[in-house]
Amino acid sequence: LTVEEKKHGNTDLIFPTGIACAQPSVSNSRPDVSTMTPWLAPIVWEGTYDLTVIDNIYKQQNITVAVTVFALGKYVRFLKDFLESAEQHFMVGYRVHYYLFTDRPDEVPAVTLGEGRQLTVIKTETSNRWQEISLRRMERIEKLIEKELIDKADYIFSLDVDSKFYAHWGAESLGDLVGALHAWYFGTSREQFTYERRPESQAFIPLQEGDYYYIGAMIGGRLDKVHKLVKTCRMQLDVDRANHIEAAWQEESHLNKYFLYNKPSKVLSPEYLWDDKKGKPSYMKVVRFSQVVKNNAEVRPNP
Ligand code: U5P
Repeated sequence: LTVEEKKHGNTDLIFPTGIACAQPSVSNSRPDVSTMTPWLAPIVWEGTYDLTVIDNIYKQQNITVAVTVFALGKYVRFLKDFLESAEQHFMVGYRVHYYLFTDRPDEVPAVTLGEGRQLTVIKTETSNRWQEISLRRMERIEKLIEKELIDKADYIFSLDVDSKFYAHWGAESLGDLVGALHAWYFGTSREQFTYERRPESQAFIPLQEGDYYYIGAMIGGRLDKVHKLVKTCRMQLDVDRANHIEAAWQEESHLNKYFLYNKPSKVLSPEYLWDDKKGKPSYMKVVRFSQVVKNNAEVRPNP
Protein backbone atom coordinates (compact mmCIF):
# COMPACT_ATOMS: atom_id res chain seq x y z
CA LEU A 1 0.00 0.00 0.00
CA THR A 2 1.13 3.54 -0.65
CA VAL A 3 0.82 6.15 2.06
CA GLU A 4 -2.15 7.66 0.24
CA GLU A 5 -3.97 4.31 0.05
CA LYS A 6 -3.43 3.44 3.68
CA LYS A 7 -6.21 4.38 6.06
CA HIS A 8 -4.77 5.44 9.35
CA GLY A 9 -6.81 4.62 12.42
CA ASN A 10 -10.15 5.93 13.37
CA THR A 11 -11.31 9.39 12.36
CA ASP A 12 -14.74 9.09 14.02
CA LEU A 13 -15.17 11.30 17.07
CA ILE A 14 -16.57 8.60 19.34
CA PHE A 15 -17.28 9.73 22.89
CA PRO A 16 -17.54 7.14 25.69
CA THR A 17 -20.81 6.87 27.63
CA GLY A 18 -21.17 7.93 31.26
CA ILE A 19 -18.63 10.79 31.27
CA ALA A 20 -19.83 14.08 32.74
CA CYS A 21 -18.46 17.18 31.01
CA ALA A 22 -19.31 20.87 31.17
CA GLN A 23 -22.15 21.90 28.87
CA PRO A 24 -20.87 23.76 25.80
CA SER A 25 -21.49 27.50 25.86
CA VAL A 26 -23.61 28.99 23.09
CA SER A 27 -21.63 32.23 23.04
CA ASN A 28 -18.10 32.81 21.78
CA SER A 29 -15.68 32.16 24.62
CA ARG A 30 -12.95 34.26 22.99
CA PRO A 31 -14.53 37.40 21.48
CA ASP A 32 -11.08 39.06 21.40
CA VAL A 33 -9.76 36.81 18.63
CA SER A 34 -11.04 34.98 15.59
CA THR A 35 -11.58 31.33 16.43
CA MET A 36 -12.65 30.18 12.98
CA THR A 37 -11.20 30.50 9.49
CA PRO A 38 -13.49 31.56 6.59
CA TRP A 39 -13.59 27.87 5.56
CA LEU A 40 -14.75 26.94 9.08
CA ALA A 41 -11.60 25.36 10.39
CA PRO A 42 -11.11 25.99 14.10
CA ILE A 43 -8.31 28.32 15.21
CA VAL A 44 -7.18 26.84 18.51
CA TRP A 45 -6.87 29.29 21.40
CA GLU A 46 -6.88 28.85 25.15
CA GLY A 47 -10.51 28.85 26.26
CA THR A 48 -11.94 27.46 23.01
CA TYR A 49 -11.84 23.75 23.82
CA ASP A 50 -12.63 21.37 26.65
CA LEU A 51 -9.67 19.07 27.14
CA THR A 52 -11.75 16.48 29.02
CA VAL A 53 -13.97 16.09 25.96
CA ILE A 54 -11.02 15.96 23.60
CA ASP A 55 -9.01 13.45 25.65
CA ASN A 56 -12.04 11.20 26.00
CA ILE A 57 -12.29 11.08 22.22
CA TYR A 58 -8.62 10.54 21.39
CA LYS A 59 -7.42 8.39 24.32
CA GLN A 60 -9.56 5.46 23.23
CA GLN A 61 -8.20 5.66 19.67
CA ASN A 62 -4.82 4.48 20.95
CA ILE A 63 -2.97 6.79 18.59
CA THR A 64 0.75 7.25 18.06
CA VAL A 65 2.11 10.70 17.31
CA ALA A 66 5.41 10.95 15.43
CA VAL A 67 7.53 14.05 15.92
CA THR A 68 10.32 14.92 13.49
CA VAL A 69 13.10 17.16 14.76
CA PHE A 70 16.25 18.25 12.97
CA ALA A 71 19.36 19.03 14.99
CA LEU A 72 22.21 19.45 12.55
CA GLY A 73 25.55 20.99 13.46
CA LYS A 74 25.48 23.19 16.52
CA TYR A 75 21.70 22.90 16.82
CA VAL A 76 22.22 19.73 18.91
CA ARG A 77 22.64 22.12 21.83
CA PHE A 78 18.88 22.85 21.74
CA LEU A 79 17.90 19.20 22.09
CA LYS A 80 18.05 18.88 25.86
CA ASP A 81 15.61 21.70 26.57
CA PHE A 82 13.42 20.74 23.63
CA LEU A 83 13.08 17.09 24.67
CA GLU A 84 12.85 17.68 28.42
CA SER A 85 10.17 20.31 28.00
CA ALA A 86 8.31 18.16 25.43
CA GLU A 87 8.21 15.34 27.94
CA GLN A 88 6.56 17.71 30.40
CA HIS A 89 4.06 19.36 28.06
CA PHE A 90 3.71 17.77 24.62
CA MET A 91 0.97 15.15 24.09
CA VAL A 92 1.34 13.90 27.65
CA GLY A 93 -0.53 10.60 28.09
CA TYR A 94 -0.22 9.68 24.39
CA ARG A 95 2.28 7.49 22.57
CA VAL A 96 4.93 9.76 21.10
CA HIS A 97 7.82 8.71 18.89
CA TYR A 98 10.50 11.32 18.25
CA TYR A 99 12.50 10.93 15.05
CA LEU A 100 15.65 12.94 15.41
CA PHE A 101 17.74 13.79 12.36
CA THR A 102 21.28 14.70 13.33
CA ASP A 103 24.88 14.50 12.10
CA ARG A 104 26.06 14.32 15.71
CA PRO A 105 24.44 11.22 17.25
CA ASP A 106 27.12 11.13 19.97
CA GLU A 107 25.99 14.52 21.23
CA VAL A 108 22.33 13.61 21.64
CA PRO A 109 21.60 14.14 25.35
CA ALA A 110 20.25 11.29 27.46
CA VAL A 111 16.75 12.45 28.33
CA THR A 112 14.46 10.22 30.37
CA LEU A 113 11.31 9.59 28.37
CA GLY A 114 7.92 8.86 29.86
CA GLU A 115 5.99 5.63 29.40
CA GLY A 116 4.98 4.97 25.80
CA ARG A 117 7.46 7.50 24.47
CA GLN A 118 10.56 6.73 22.44
CA LEU A 119 13.26 8.36 20.39
CA THR A 120 14.95 7.17 17.21
CA VAL A 121 18.12 8.87 16.04
CA ILE A 122 18.61 9.06 12.27
CA LYS A 123 22.14 9.87 11.20
CA THR A 124 21.87 12.61 8.62
CA GLU A 125 24.38 14.56 6.58
CA THR A 126 24.51 18.22 7.37
CA SER A 127 25.15 21.09 4.99
CA ASN A 128 27.31 24.18 5.11
CA ARG A 129 24.28 26.33 4.27
CA TRP A 130 21.41 26.73 6.75
CA GLN A 131 19.10 27.44 3.84
CA GLU A 132 19.92 23.99 2.44
CA ILE A 133 19.23 22.33 5.82
CA SER A 134 15.83 23.97 5.86
CA LEU A 135 15.14 23.07 2.22
CA ARG A 136 15.91 19.37 2.72
CA ARG A 137 13.49 18.86 5.61
CA MET A 138 10.45 18.25 3.40
CA GLU A 139 12.26 15.55 1.44
CA ARG A 140 13.51 13.83 4.58
CA ILE A 141 10.08 13.79 6.18
CA GLU A 142 8.59 12.45 2.93
CA LYS A 143 11.04 9.52 2.88
CA LEU A 144 10.59 8.85 6.61
CA ILE A 145 6.83 8.58 6.21
CA GLU A 146 7.19 6.23 3.23
CA LYS A 147 9.90 4.01 4.69
CA GLU A 148 9.19 4.01 8.42
CA LEU A 149 5.95 5.48 9.59
CA ILE A 150 3.29 3.95 7.41
CA ASP A 151 2.30 1.36 10.03
CA LYS A 152 3.75 3.08 13.05
CA ALA A 153 2.09 6.46 13.47
CA ASP A 154 -1.32 8.09 13.04
CA TYR A 155 -0.32 11.73 13.31
CA ILE A 156 2.92 13.56 12.68
CA PHE A 157 4.28 16.91 13.78
CA SER A 158 7.43 18.52 12.42
CA LEU A 159 8.84 20.99 14.91
CA ASP A 160 11.85 23.34 15.05
CA VAL A 161 14.40 22.26 17.64
CA ASP A 162 15.49 25.74 18.72
CA SER A 163 12.31 26.04 20.74
CA LYS A 164 10.95 25.05 24.10
CA PHE A 165 7.60 24.01 25.56
CA TYR A 166 6.24 26.07 28.46
CA ALA A 167 2.67 24.82 28.78
CA HIS A 168 0.22 22.18 27.63
CA TRP A 169 0.18 21.15 23.94
CA GLY A 170 -2.17 18.20 23.60
CA ALA A 171 -4.78 16.41 21.53
CA GLU A 172 -6.66 19.66 20.82
CA SER A 173 -3.97 20.20 18.18
CA LEU A 174 -4.79 17.02 16.25
CA GLY A 175 -6.42 17.26 12.85
CA ASP A 176 -6.14 16.13 9.25
CA LEU A 177 -3.90 18.98 8.19
CA VAL A 178 -2.64 21.46 10.76
CA GLY A 179 -0.81 24.76 10.34
CA ALA A 180 0.24 27.38 12.88
CA LEU A 181 -0.04 31.15 12.61
CA HIS A 182 3.27 33.01 12.57
CA ALA A 183 3.54 35.17 15.70
CA TRP A 184 5.12 38.13 13.87
CA TYR A 185 2.50 38.29 11.09
CA PHE A 186 -0.58 37.72 13.22
CA GLY A 187 -2.96 40.59 12.47
CA THR A 188 -0.93 42.14 9.64
CA SER A 189 -2.36 42.68 6.18
CA ARG A 190 -1.68 40.09 3.50
CA GLU A 191 0.34 42.52 1.39
CA GLN A 192 2.89 42.56 4.21
CA PHE A 193 3.21 38.79 4.44
CA THR A 194 6.66 37.67 3.32
CA TYR A 195 5.26 35.26 0.74
CA GLU A 196 7.38 34.57 -2.32
CA ARG A 197 6.47 37.35 -4.78
CA ARG A 198 8.43 36.36 -7.87
CA PRO A 199 6.21 34.51 -10.39
CA GLU A 200 9.25 32.48 -11.48
CA SER A 201 9.14 30.54 -8.19
CA GLN A 202 6.69 27.70 -7.57
CA ALA A 203 6.01 29.32 -4.19
CA PHE A 204 4.66 32.52 -5.82
CA ILE A 205 1.56 34.06 -4.26
CA PRO A 206 0.10 37.24 -5.82
CA LEU A 207 -0.45 40.30 -3.59
CA GLN A 208 -4.23 40.01 -3.64
CA GLU A 209 -4.25 36.40 -2.39
CA GLY A 210 -3.46 34.78 0.95
CA ASP A 211 -5.32 33.93 4.15
CA TYR A 212 -2.70 33.88 6.88
CA TYR A 213 1.06 33.71 7.14
CA TYR A 214 1.84 30.24 8.47
CA ILE A 215 5.08 29.45 10.22
CA GLY A 216 7.43 26.88 8.70
CA ALA A 217 8.55 25.71 12.13
CA MET A 218 5.39 23.63 12.58
CA ILE A 219 3.59 21.23 10.27
CA GLY A 220 1.12 18.67 11.55
CA GLY A 221 -1.67 16.32 10.69
CA ARG A 222 -2.55 12.78 9.75
CA LEU A 223 0.20 10.82 8.12
CA ASP A 224 -1.30 10.67 4.63
CA LYS A 225 -2.17 14.38 4.55
CA VAL A 226 1.28 15.46 5.75
CA HIS A 227 2.85 13.08 3.26
CA LYS A 228 0.97 14.78 0.44
CA LEU A 229 2.06 18.17 1.76
CA VAL A 230 5.77 17.36 2.09
CA LYS A 231 5.84 15.52 -1.24
CA THR A 232 4.19 18.42 -3.06
CA CYS A 233 6.48 20.99 -1.44
CA ARG A 234 9.54 18.83 -2.16
CA MET A 235 8.55 18.61 -5.85
CA GLN A 236 8.01 22.38 -6.01
CA LEU A 237 11.39 22.89 -4.32
CA ASP A 238 12.97 20.61 -6.97
CA VAL A 239 11.46 22.69 -9.77
CA ASP A 240 12.75 25.88 -8.17
CA ARG A 241 16.19 24.34 -7.75
CA ALA A 242 16.27 23.34 -11.44
CA ASN A 243 15.31 26.93 -12.30
CA HIS A 244 18.01 28.32 -10.00
CA ILE A 245 15.57 30.14 -7.79
CA GLU A 246 15.28 29.89 -4.01
CA ALA A 247 12.06 31.12 -2.44
CA ALA A 248 12.30 34.05 -0.04
CA TRP A 249 11.86 31.90 3.09
CA GLN A 250 12.78 28.53 1.60
CA GLU A 251 10.33 25.82 2.66
CA GLU A 252 8.18 28.23 4.66
CA SER A 253 7.32 29.98 1.37
CA HIS A 254 6.34 26.68 -0.23
CA LEU A 255 4.33 25.69 2.84
CA ASN A 256 2.38 28.95 2.62
CA LYS A 257 1.65 28.30 -1.04
CA TYR A 258 0.45 24.78 -0.19
CA PHE A 259 -1.82 25.93 2.63
CA LEU A 260 -3.34 28.64 0.44
CA TYR A 261 -4.63 26.06 -2.05
CA ASN A 262 -4.96 23.10 0.34
CA LYS A 263 -6.62 24.68 3.35
CA PRO A 264 -5.63 23.30 6.74
CA SER A 265 -8.47 21.63 8.65
CA LYS A 266 -7.19 23.07 11.92
CA VAL A 267 -5.13 26.17 12.60
CA LEU A 268 -3.07 26.63 15.74
CA SER A 269 -2.95 30.12 17.21
CA PRO A 270 0.42 31.74 17.98
CA GLU A 271 0.17 30.21 21.47
CA TYR A 272 1.60 27.14 19.75
CA LEU A 273 4.60 28.94 18.29
CA TRP A 274 5.53 32.11 20.01
CA ASP A 275 8.91 33.85 19.96
CA ASP A 276 10.83 34.56 23.15
CA LYS A 277 11.86 37.90 21.61
CA LYS A 278 8.25 39.06 21.43
CA GLY A 279 6.27 40.74 24.22
CA LYS A 280 2.98 39.15 25.26
CA PRO A 281 -0.15 40.94 23.98
CA SER A 282 -3.39 40.51 25.96
CA TYR A 283 -4.77 37.94 23.52
CA MET A 284 -1.92 35.61 24.50
CA LYS A 285 -3.38 33.87 27.55
CA VAL A 286 -0.69 31.20 27.42
CA VAL A 287 2.60 30.54 25.63
CA ARG A 288 2.78 26.82 24.92
CA PHE A 289 5.84 26.59 22.70
CA SER A 290 8.25 29.33 21.84
CA GLN A 291 11.40 29.88 19.81
CA VAL A 292 14.42 30.49 22.02
CA VAL A 293 16.60 33.55 21.49
CA LYS A 294 19.74 32.47 19.66
CA ASN A 295 22.73 34.07 18.03
CA ASN A 296 22.21 33.09 14.38
CA ALA A 297 25.73 34.13 13.39
CA GLU A 298 27.21 31.84 16.03
CA VAL A 299 24.98 28.82 15.69
CA ARG A 300 24.34 28.62 11.95
CA PRO A 301 26.96 27.22 9.56
CA ASN A 302 26.87 30.33 7.31
CA PRO A 303 25.69 33.95 7.58
N1 U5P B 1 18.59 23.56 11.58
C1 U5P B 1 19.62 22.75 12.03
N2 U5P B 1 20.91 23.17 11.89
C2 U5P B 1 21.24 24.35 11.31
C3 U5P B 1 20.19 25.19 10.86
C4 U5P B 1 18.87 24.76 11.01
O1 U5P B 1 19.37 21.67 12.56
O2 U5P B 1 22.45 24.66 11.22
C5 U5P B 1 17.19 23.08 11.72
C6 U5P B 1 16.69 23.09 13.15
O3 U5P B 1 15.76 22.05 13.31
C7 U5P B 1 16.00 24.43 13.26
C8 U5P B 1 15.38 24.55 11.87
O4 U5P B 1 15.04 24.41 14.29
O5 U5P B 1 16.32 23.93 10.99
C9 U5P B 1 15.09 25.97 11.43
O6 U5P B 1 16.25 26.75 11.55
P1 U5P B 1 16.21 28.25 12.09
O7 U5P B 1 15.48 29.03 11.04
O8 U5P B 1 15.46 28.21 13.37
O9 U5P B 1 17.64 28.68 12.26
